[in-house]
Amino acid sequence: MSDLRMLVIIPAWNEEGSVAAVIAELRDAVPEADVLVVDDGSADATAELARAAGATVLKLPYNLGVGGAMRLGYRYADERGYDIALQFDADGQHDPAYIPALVAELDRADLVIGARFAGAGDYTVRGPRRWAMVMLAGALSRLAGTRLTDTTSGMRCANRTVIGYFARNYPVEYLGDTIETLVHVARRGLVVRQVPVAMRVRQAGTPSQSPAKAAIYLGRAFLVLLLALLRRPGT
Ligand SMILES: Nc1nc2c(ncn2[C@@H]2O[C@H](COP(=O)(O)OP(=O)(O)O)[C@@H](O)[C@H]2O)c(=O)[nH]1
Ligand SMILES: [Mg+2]
Repeated sequence: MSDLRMLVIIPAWNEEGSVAAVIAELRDAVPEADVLVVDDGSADATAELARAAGATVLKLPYNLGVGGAMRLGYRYADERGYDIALQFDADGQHDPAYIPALVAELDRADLVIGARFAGAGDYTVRGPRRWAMVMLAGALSRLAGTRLTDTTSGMRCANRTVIGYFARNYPVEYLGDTIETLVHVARRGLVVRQVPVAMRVRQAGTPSQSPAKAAIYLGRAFLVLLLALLRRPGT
């Protein structure tokens, strides 16, 4: 890709069924990148399997949620001087074939989102979760000054500026890791852009979003957005 150093950060919670295959695929697709798995108090063999597959593993003693795990990942990236940090799911839903496109877009942006519903693939979500996503995308597009269709995507790529910022200010609250991070970045005048990606179905394990959780997604997501807008940006 270039001589920039890239760290792939994988937040993982009980993903023993898929994490090794995901790492193998990543090493194949982006051999120049280092892979960091942040194991978030998993009760299964996620950490051992990830290490055996060649990743560096940081193990949190108990479950902090995606936000807490990602903050640790960005701090690691910042301290080790990585130029690019790419967040990637442990469940096999993300396709590493899109990584070069995300990285290339960093020429024009500080944070690049791999977006579903943007042309590639046929991933769909229905019901309240879908409406929430559409409305949030509208609000955040206005804030960021660019069209964003998938503000909750966990496939993202950050440059050094954003790595440094996230190492100090990553929101760890529920849903903060997705929506609030975008508000922070946009309000600091940093550039957010998206690249269309297709997503696959989860390869094993269980999703953290149950139908019950999805039902309250709408209200909470808007509350998160409102609070993020009221909050003073970090430094
Ligand atoms: N560190 C950490 N990772 C989590 C947690 N919950 C989910 N993940 C990871 O976040 C990624 C996306 O989770 P998933 O449940 O598939 O979310 P979905 O794809 O939006 O339904 C996967 O790599 C999960 O292992 C958590 O509590 N802590
Ligand atoms: Mg998933």
